[in-house]
Amino acid sequence: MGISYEDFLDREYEPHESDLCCRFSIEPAADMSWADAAGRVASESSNGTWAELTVDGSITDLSAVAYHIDEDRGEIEVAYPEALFEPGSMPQILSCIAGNIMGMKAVDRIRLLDCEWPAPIVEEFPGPQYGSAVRSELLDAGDRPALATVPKPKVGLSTDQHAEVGYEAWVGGVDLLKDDENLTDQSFNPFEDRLIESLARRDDAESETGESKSYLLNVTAPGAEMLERVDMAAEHGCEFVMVDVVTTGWAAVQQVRQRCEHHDLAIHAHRAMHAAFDRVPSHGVSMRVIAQIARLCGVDHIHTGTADLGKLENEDTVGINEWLRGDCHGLRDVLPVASGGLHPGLVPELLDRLGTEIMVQAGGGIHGHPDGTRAGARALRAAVEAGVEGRSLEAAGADCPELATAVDKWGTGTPR
Ligand code: RUB
Ligand code: CA
Repeated sequence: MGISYEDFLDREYEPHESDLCCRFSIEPAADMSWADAAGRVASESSNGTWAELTVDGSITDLSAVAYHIDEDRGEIEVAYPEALFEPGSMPQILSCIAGNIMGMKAVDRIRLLDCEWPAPIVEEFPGPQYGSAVRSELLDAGDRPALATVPKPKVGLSTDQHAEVGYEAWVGGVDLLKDDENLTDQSFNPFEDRLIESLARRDDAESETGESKSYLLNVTAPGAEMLERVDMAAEHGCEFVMVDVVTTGWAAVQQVRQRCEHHDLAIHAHRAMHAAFDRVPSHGVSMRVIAQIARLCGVDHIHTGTADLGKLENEDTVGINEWLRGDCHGLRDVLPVASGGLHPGLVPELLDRLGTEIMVQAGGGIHGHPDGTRAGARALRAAVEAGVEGRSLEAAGADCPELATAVDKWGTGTPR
């Protein structure tokens, strides 16, 4: 039979329950109709090409179908049959739905906005081991937001300095010390030394405070080395690893997830480089889809922004967080991390916008406190507890002078 672009367009088509349905925004090229562009998106992302093909037997079982075109919104919807996909391979799925089409001349711009993941595809992925339950299963945060801090400067502290900053922050009230995205295994702060020293100070902080504390240890590295770092984290008694999921790639995230299952380790997903895919609103892959991919692959936390309160551009933090908490064929939820330019004065508004089922991370907003890291951590903890109890910052500041100092210094505005 002969197949060409038109065969990938069917506005009457009703997606099957097992189809993966994707919503794209597109800008057809000047010489392309919407129908022509939509057919090409479905074709190139499934099993078509530019030339008309003649094949023995039917291959349309594996063809995607562009079944909806909304020119006013500038969007199309495409359904992909489940059989097109290798079970449990995120790289293979993305090579279809976010592959060649991203550079196709038939469209000037194309953005993958959202996916409806069907049960048969989701069931091939593990999802998170803990999700938001890390707050009570691995930490003592209960129902309040979990608190994390990244030492600043983000690289350059020696191992001793790093561990000492961690200790001060833990004792001041944060639950988690967090490596920054570009701190891995450099000569000024080698991975294994940092792991050992930080956990030793963590143990000190735990016995002083009587609270469970832990460490989001950045294991990001090329392939096998990353798995060795995961093993080391477990051997030394760390409960979490952190992975730069976008720079490291989804195949590696899937591998780490397998290894973490074996060790019962939770995964903190840092999203550095996501903006290369999602910052230009008309092109790329939305943060919503990146978060969906991360949940399927099985991370327990992922950065989703600060609902516009911090130092970085954000896209629909509220909607993404809702998706991460909502049902996805029985997968565990993911705890969203609000981070990037946060400080105590922003906490009431942050909790208003995002609720309390989040992790709040502050680096500069703790270590930049005029009285140092411990005071900064106390201030953040007090602000978060006040927010959960519905008390004002002023009232909480009266009981916590460190909080009053932080609010004096930074006010309640967004830094740049
Ligand atoms: C936080 C920081 C993190 C950002 C990343 O430091 O640098 O890497 O959270 O951004 P600080 P996002 O608290 O000093 O701003 O969380 O949006 O991915
Ligand atoms: Ca950072």
